[in-house]
Amino acid sequence: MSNKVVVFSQIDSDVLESLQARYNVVLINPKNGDVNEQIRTEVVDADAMIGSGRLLNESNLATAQKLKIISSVSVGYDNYDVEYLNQQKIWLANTPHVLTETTADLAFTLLMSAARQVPHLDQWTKQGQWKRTVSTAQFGREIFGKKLGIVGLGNIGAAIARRGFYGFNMDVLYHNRNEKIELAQSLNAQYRNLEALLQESDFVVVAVDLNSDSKALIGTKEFDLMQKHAVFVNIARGSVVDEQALFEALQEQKIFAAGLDVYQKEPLQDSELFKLNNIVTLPHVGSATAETRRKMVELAYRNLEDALEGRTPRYLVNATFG
Ligand code: 8YV
Repeated sequence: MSNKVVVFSQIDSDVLESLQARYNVVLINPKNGDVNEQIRTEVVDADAMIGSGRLLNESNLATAQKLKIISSVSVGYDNYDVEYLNQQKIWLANTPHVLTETTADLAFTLLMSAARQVPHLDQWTKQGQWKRTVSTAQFGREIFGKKLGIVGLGNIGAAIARRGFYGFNMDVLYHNRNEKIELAQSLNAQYRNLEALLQESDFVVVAVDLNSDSKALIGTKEFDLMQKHAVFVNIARGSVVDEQALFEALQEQKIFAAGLDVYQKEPLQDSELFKLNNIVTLPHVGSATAETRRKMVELAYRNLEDALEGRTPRYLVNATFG
C-alpha cells in the first residue's frame, strides 16, 4: 500500500501530479467544508503532509496515527507547534535559502517605494493631480549613502545588507540576538542594540524569525525612538510589530513612511492602515515569483520524498526532536 500524503495548500499542478503518481494523495480543499475538520479526518492514516500557510498543532493533528513528516513550502515555521511535533516525533521540514534573494529584493522594493512615496504618487498622478512642478509634499527621502538598520541578520537580513552596502553605498547597522562578527565584517555592518539602531537608522528593516523573543518586538516605545524622517519596513512576520502603534506613528508622522508585506492578521482586510498615504501594503509576496515558488515546492517535495523513502530530509526544523 503506497504512502498517504495530505496536501494542505495549493502546489504546482505538475508537482501534485508527481506526488499522485507515487503516493495516495488527498487534497484539503476549503470548498469542501471546514479545513481543520478535513485535516483531522485525513491525517488519521497519513504518512506525510505538504503545503504552507496553515496553523498545524494538536487541535488538528491529534488524530494522526503514523504521520512522519510535515514538509512546509516556506522558510518560516511559526504556524506549526514545533514543541507538539517534537513530542509526537513528527519531522517538520522547511525550504530555506531558495527564497533568500527574492525576499531581499522585495524588502528593498518596499524600502524604495515607501521612501519615494511611489504608490501614493502613482495614484496622485493618475487622478490628474499633477498640474505643475511638484512641491515638497511630493518629495521623498534620500536612500544612497544613508544608514540602513537591519533587525535580524539571518540569511534574508544579510542579503538585504548586501543590497544596501554594495548597491546603495549605505552604512549598515544590525541588531541580532547574538553578534555575527565574521558576517558583519564581510558586510561592513556594525552591531547596535535595538534602541541605538532605531535612533540612528534612516531606514529600519525587520527580518527576524517570529519567536518568543521577537513577538511584539516593535511597538510605541520603539517607534518613538525612530527619527521623523525614518522609513520602516517589515518583511518578517506581522506579529513582530504592534500594528496599532505603527498606525499611530504614521498618522502622527512620528516616522516618514512604512512598507509592509506581513500583518498580524492575514489576509489584511478593512484595515485602518488603508486610510494612510504614507504606507505601502503588499500581500505577503516576499517569495512570490514563479521561479522562487517553484524552487520552494521542489525542495519541499524532496524533503517529503526523503522522509518517506527512509532518508533524513536535508532541511529539518526539528532534526533531533530535542
Ligand atoms: C510564505 C514565507 O510562506 O517562506 C515563508 O516563510 O513567509 C512565504 O514564503 C509563502 O508565501 C507561502 O505562504
